[in-house]
Amino acid sequence: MTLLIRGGTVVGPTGATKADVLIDGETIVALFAPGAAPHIENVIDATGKYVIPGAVDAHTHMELPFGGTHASDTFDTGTRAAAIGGTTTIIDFAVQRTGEVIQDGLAAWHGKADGNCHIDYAFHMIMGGVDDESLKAMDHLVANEGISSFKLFMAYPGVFYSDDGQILRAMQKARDNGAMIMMHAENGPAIDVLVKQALERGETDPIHHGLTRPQELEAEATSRAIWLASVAADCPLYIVHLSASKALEQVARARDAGKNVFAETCPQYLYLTLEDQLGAPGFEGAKWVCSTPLRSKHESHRADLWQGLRTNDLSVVSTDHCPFCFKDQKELGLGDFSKIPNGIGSVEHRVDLLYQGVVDGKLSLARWVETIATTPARMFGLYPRKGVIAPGSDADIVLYDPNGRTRISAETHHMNMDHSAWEGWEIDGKVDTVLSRGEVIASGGEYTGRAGRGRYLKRGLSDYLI
Ligand code: DUC
Ligand code: ZN
Ligand code: ZN
Repeated sequence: MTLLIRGGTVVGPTGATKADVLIDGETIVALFAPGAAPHIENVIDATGKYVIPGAVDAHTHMELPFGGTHASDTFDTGTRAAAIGGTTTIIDFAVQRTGEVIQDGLAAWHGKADGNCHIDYAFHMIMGGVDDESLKAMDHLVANEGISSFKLFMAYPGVFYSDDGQILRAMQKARDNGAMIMMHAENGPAIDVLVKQALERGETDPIHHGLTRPQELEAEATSRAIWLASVAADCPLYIVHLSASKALEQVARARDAGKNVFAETCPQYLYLTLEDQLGAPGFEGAKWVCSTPLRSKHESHRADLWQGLRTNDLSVVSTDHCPFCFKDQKELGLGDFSKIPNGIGSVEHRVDLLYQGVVDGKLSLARWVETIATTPARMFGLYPRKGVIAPGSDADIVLYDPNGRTRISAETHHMNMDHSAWEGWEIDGKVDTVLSRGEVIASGGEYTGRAGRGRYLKRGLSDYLI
C-alpha cells in the first residue's frame, strides 16, 4: 500500500524543509517538493506539523533485575509507552549476570522481548564478567547476533562491576572487532566507602544517594575510562548517562584531542536537580534515585549539558529508562537509601522533553532530531534504516504538533509506574501521529499498535568508528 504524508515540514539533522513523504509498504520511497507528488489515494495531512524520523532510544532497561526487584516495565508495556511518545526503536540492555555465559544471558533477553514489542528493538550487552570465555563471546555477538556494543560498569562492586584490567581487556577486544564499549563511569569502590560512612552517621534519606556519589567520582571514572581506551589503541568509547560538568569536561578534552570518545546524557540531568527532586521531603526523593545521580542546582551542570548538546560533546539523549514503582519497589530503601532501586522511567517523554529545549531556545530544531533519532541510529549501527527520513529507510515517522501541549502525569502516562518523575509538567508540543514501518500505530491520542509487531534488529558497527 502507498501512503503520502502531505503538507508537513520535514526535519532532519541538516534542517527543515517543506516536503511530502511517499511511503510504499514499510519503506520511505521518495520525498517531493510540496504539491509535486503523484496522486495517491491514502494521504495523511501533516499541515502545521513537523515530520521527523521516529525517535531512537539507545538506552532502556525493560525488566532489568536490580536491587532485589525488576524494572517494572515489560517489553510490552515499555515499548507501547515508547511508541505513544514518538520513539519507534529502542536499544535495550541484555544482561550477562556474573558467572553466566553471555549467550545464555542474551537468550534470556530474547525470551523476554521476542513477540512482545510494539516497536522495533535491538540489544546492547551488559558484561557481568570479563574473562576468556566472554571475550570470545564478544566476537560471536558482533559477527552473528547483531550486537556491536558492550556495557561495562566501573560502579556497583559485587554486582556488575569490572576492574580496570577487565575493562582494558574488553576494550582491546572491541578495538579488534569494531564494537563500541559503553561505560557506566562512576568510581564504585570509592562510592561504597562514602555510602558506608553516611549510613554510619545515620544519614539514610534519598538525598544521600546523590551526596555519596559526588561529581568528582564520575569525572575520575570518565577520565580513567578515556585513558584506558587510549591504551587500548583508541577503542571506541561511549560514556552513558553523563550527568556532571566535570565529567563533561573530560569528554570534551578527549574529543578536542581527536579521541574516539562519545557521550550521552538523559532528560533527568537536563531538567531535574539534587535539591528539588532527590531532596524532596521524607522518602519522596526515592522517585528520583538513579545512577549517575541528579546534580546540584547551585552548580552549572544543567547549563553545561545543554551546551554540550549544542557543541556535540554530548552526541545523544537517551532515557536510561529503568522504572520502579514507589510502592513495594522504591520502598525497599525506606530507612536506607542504598537499598532504593536505582532508576527513573521516561521512555514515553524524551521526544517532548527535548522539544521543550527547542522552545526554550537551548537546542535547534535540527539538533533536536539529531540527538534523539539520527545520531543514536548512526552511533549504534542502525543507520540509514532508522533515524532519517530518506528513500530506502524504514517508514518510522512522527508527526509532531508544535502547537499542541503535553501534560505529564502518572494518571495518564502508559509506563507501568505508579508515579511520574515529571508529574504535572506541561510541555509545549505534542506527538500527533506515529508510524512504525509504514503502519500508523498512534494518532490523535488513539493507540492502534499491538504487542508482537516489533522486530528484532541486528545492528552493524557504529558509523563513527575510525
Ligand atoms: N543506573 C540506573 O539508574 N539504573 C539502572 C542501572 C544504572 O546504571
Ligand atoms: Zn549505568
Ligand atoms: Zn542504564
